[in-house]
Amino acid sequence: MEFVRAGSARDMGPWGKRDDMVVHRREPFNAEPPRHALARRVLTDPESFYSRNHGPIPHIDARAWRLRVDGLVERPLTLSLGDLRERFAERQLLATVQCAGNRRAGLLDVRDIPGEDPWGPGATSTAHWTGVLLADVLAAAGVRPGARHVAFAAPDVSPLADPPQPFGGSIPLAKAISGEVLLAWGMGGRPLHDVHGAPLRVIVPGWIGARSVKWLERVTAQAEPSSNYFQAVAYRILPPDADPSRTGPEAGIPLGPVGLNCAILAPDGGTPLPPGPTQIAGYAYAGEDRTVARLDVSLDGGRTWAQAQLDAPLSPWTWQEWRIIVDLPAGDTVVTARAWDSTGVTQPESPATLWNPKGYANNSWDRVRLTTTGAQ
Ligand SMILES: Nc1nc2c(c(=O)[nH]1)N[C@H]1C(S)=C(S)[C@@H](COP(=O)(O)O)O[C@H]1N2
Ligand SMILES: [Mo]
Repeated sequence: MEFVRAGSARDMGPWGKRDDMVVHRREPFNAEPPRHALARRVLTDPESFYSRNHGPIPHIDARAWRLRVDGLVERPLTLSLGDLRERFAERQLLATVQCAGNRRAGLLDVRDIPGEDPWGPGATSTAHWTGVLLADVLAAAGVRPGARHVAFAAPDVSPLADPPQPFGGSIPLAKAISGEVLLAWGMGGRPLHDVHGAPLRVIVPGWIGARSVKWLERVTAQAEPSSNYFQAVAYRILPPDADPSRTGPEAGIPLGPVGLNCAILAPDGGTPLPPGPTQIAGYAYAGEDRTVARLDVSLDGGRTWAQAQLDAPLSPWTWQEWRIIVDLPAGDTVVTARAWDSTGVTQPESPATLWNPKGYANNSWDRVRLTTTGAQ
């Protein structure tokens, strides 16, 4: 296995991404599309799909690659890509992937979060994934009694982990065998790009992106959650006064299912607009087994709200588009959006109420400041 360096001639861009990606870091590569690139479409094209990496991007020789399935199983397996295609039924999954750090920028406005990138609302994207069900592969291996979790291991060593270690994580067995989790080799009808986990990655729909482990090498049935840094230490909600460099494994609340969230994608506030009727559009996403039931927009900071037109999800695992025409007054206007989900829950008003030391799961009301042409 070799590692692909940012800026190498192998790939344009260097990761095949659009020129106007917001690049938070080049090494490891972390980038999100601008708001307008996600607006008014359910599917995100591969050039616009965000990418979140904790270490160098591996370039894996797909012919030499093998997936190991081991741990508490009757029959440990070693599978090539060909084996996966031949032995298991091919499945399609239309799913949104969302990073737990999506919209962290709003938390950084409250208080600094050293070492963590200021993601906007673009650390989430949606694609058609092609592969096989994790449930089918686990059934072939025969999960033994006593297994409660399924751990995923990858080869990319993260210098950000303490100590540095390959990326990994786990999900509960119940989710793993639910028939919802895919081992994917295709994205948007094409083979997975290196940056998205070629030759094979996990897609855990409705759960934080960190569980959708890329460059998957090993699937292990086990009694306990993964002890990998990114499961046991990072991707946890710590109390506001905790020092993340001092908290040990198992502190805080481990993140799993994604919380209700929404974002305003267009207009993005970048250019002045004529006053008058203006379409506001965005996404809302409820994660796991919920859907978005209502989307409210306010022009007066949340005193009064109007209901946006909200699309049904295209699959149980996708974000939902919404839009509304508002009468934009002359001058500056802060547009606010909040979603309600199918359990009747809505989003918190302020990022200050949910600030946490690693900056995860900001699902406070989204706000965009619009200004009109000719404003004083
Ligand atoms: N091996 C590996 N898998 C990984 C990561 C990683 O750094 N290494 N990042 C995770 C995180 S935090 C997210 S949000 C998603 C991002 O997937 P994407 O880069 O395809 O958008 O991949 C997850 N899988
Ligand atoms: Mo993430």
